[in-house]
Amino acid sequence: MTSLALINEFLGQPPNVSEHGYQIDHIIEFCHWFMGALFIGWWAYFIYVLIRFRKSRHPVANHEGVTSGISTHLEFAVVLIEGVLLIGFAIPLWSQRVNAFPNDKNAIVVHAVGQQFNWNFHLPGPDGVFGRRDLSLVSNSNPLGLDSNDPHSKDDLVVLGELHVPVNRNVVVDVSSKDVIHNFALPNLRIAQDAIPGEIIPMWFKPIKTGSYDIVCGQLCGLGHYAMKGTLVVDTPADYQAWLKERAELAAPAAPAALQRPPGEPAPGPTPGTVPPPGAPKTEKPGGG
Ligand SMILES: [Cu+2]
Repeated sequence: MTSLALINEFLGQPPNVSEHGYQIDHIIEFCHWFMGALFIGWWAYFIYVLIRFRKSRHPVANHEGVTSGISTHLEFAVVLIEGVLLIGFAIPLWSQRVNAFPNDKNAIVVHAVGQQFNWNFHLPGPDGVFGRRDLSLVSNSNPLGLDSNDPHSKDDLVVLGELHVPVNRNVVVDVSSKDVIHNFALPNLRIAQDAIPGEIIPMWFKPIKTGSYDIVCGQLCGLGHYAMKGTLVVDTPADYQAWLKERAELAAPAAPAALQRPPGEPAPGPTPGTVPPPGAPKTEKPGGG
C-alpha cells in the first residue's frame, strides 16, 4: 500500500511493515494537514484582528461584537471534521484491533512479558501448547518461571530480547508484565499495547515485509527505560523454521537432567527452554539499571 505521506516522512516516521499500518498512517497524515490548516487559519485571523481593530483606529470599544454567523459555521465545520475522524475512522480501526482477532489456526501465538528492563518471549514449541508458568519458580535463570515438570513446557522456548515471526502470517502477542507497567510498542508495525502486571492483554498484527525492526518500551518504567529495547525479526517461512530449530537445539542439552529432578528441588543449571540470545547479559538484576 502506498500513500501520500509528506508530513509523516518529514517527521521521520519509520516505514510501515504491517498490513493495517497504512490506515493508521492515513489518519496521522490527515490530522497533521488538518492541524496545519487550523494553525495557519487561526494565526492569520488573529493577526488580522490585531491590525483591523487596533486602538489608533478604534479608540472606543464596540461592545456589540460580531453579528455575522460565519464564526459559528466555521466552528461547526471543525467539530464535524473532528467527529468524522473519530467516529468514522479512529474508532472503527481501534475496534478492529481489539475485537476482530484472527481465529485461524495458522496464527502465531507468543507471550511477551516485560520486566525492568527487558522483553521476554515465551513460545509454545512444536506441541503448540504453552507450558505452565509459576511466579514462585521465577529466578535469574528462569525469568518466566516456566515449570519444567509440566510436559507441555518440555519443548517451550523462552527467548530474551529477540522475537522472530514469519512474514504474511497473523501474529497474536499476549502482553503482560512482571513488575511495573510497560508498553510493548512496535513502531514499524503501527501497534502498541500496555503491559500491565496481573493482566494478560492480547494484541495482533500481520507483518508484510521481512527485516529487523525495533521493539521498544512505550511507557516510562524506570531508570533503565531508555534501554528497554528488543528486536522483532520478520523472517521468510524457511528462515523462521530455521530459527525455531536453532533455538530448540540450543535449549535441548539441559533438558533431560532438569526434567528428572524431583519437584521443588532447585534447578542445577539453566532451566530447559531458557536461551538468552547471543550477547545478552548473564543475569538480570530486577530493579537495576
Ligand atoms: Cu518498560
